[in-house]
Amino acid sequence: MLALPRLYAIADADTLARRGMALEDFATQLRDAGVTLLQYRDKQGTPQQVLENTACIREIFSATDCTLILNDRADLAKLACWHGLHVGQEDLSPGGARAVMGQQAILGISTHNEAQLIAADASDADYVAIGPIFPTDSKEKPDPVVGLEGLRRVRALTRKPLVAIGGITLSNAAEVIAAGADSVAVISGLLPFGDSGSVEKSTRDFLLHLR
Ligand code: TZP
Ligand code: MG
Repeated sequence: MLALPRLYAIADADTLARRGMALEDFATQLRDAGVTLLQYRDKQGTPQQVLENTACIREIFSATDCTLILNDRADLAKLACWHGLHVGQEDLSPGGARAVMGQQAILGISTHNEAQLIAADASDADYVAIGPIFPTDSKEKPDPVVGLEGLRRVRALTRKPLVAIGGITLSNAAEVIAAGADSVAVISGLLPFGDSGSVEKSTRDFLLHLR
């Protein structure tokens, strides 16, 4: 079975644009901090922009063994030679994604409740994400908050690696892992507040904290 690192970093194009941070800068700092699992999430970009950005990220991580996972777009993940794809409830099914991506690819699926998690457990997905665990500003129209109790309940429903997402910070990450997540997926928690700090520092803090 797939083993995931405890930190699952996500580069979300909209969040980075809102915070005035260039994707290249963000990805470089994640690399320098030692991230080994990264998703690129881009809800607005044209296929051409997404492909350019996947090439940029691949170049930045070329000398590392970081696993690169693209959100939503199987066609572009395949074309970009990325390692994996993450789908949501309204994207390609895990079976469809597997057909496009091939047997070697890493496939993840987002779930938001017990019924979806049970279906994901029976699917072709290699790992299952559950969230939002806590309130989040990084997703448009997020599903209802699952909470730590909800996370504990779904932990019992799958043996696949479980990724918790939504509102995860340095202060709550350890309790999310204690509640049963194998990995925490983080967008805004990797961005520094105010002028002090950096993405590299926040990311290093997460990696140290979750060791
Ligand atoms: N899916 C559920 S919550 C979420 C996604 C994509 C956003 C998580 O972002 P943040 O900033 O880590 O709360
Ligand atoms: Mg999606």
